[in-house]
Amino acid sequence: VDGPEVETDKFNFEYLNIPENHPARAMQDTFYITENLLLRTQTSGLQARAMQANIEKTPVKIICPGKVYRRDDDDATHSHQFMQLETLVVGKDVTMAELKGTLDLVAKKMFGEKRQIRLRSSYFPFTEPSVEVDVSCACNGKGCPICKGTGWIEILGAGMVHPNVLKMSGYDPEVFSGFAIGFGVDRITMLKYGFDDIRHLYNNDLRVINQFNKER
Ligand code: 2U9
Repeated sequence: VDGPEVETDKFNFEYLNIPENHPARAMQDTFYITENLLLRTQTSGLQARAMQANIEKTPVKIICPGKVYRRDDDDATHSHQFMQLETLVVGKDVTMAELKGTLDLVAKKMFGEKRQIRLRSSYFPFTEPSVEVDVSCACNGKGCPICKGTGWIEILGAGMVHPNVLKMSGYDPEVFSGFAIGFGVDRITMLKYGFDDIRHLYNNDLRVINQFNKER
């Protein structure tokens, strides 16, 4: 599912359980067009839109990729613009076991069959419980500069959709449950290809671009 990069406050924040004055808004300071219109800070509004558009309230399984914007330029691994990819699964009897199985499959497809995942508990306003997901490092636990000696690399966040979020988009949390996964495409790309300056993805330097153009 695709959608607008200029998003309303309701879909970017309210329907995701981030009301006005919630501290989570501070981390997602962004570019406002008017008081209620802003450059989206996450693609999550698309999932809320899809749930609300589905008036029959049948199960949902979607992937939402897209550009997002934040006032976020603390270091070379962050940019005011980056790419997210989020997924949402809502249905009857969707459990955390299915979330774990999906995450394991995604990690193995992206980084290789030998990789394992590790979940650490975390907090996001739109999921409960929430987890941060690490993938085992190619050094196999020996410790190297990529995993900073820990054997694990943080790759994404995920969780079970918060009951308030289901309810606000018209799904009865007593009947439906769901999971969501979110990751930064730039971060995964940097990990996979081993570079540490996000600006290489946006500067349009042909010396960078041609490295990925294997057809030529
Ligand atoms: C709905 C319900 C739940 C989306 C999720 C994350 C966890 C997450 C970050 C990864 C790196 C953002 O790009 S990043 O900085 N995202 O950790 N995102 S769960 O959860 C949703 C979305 C929509 C309706």
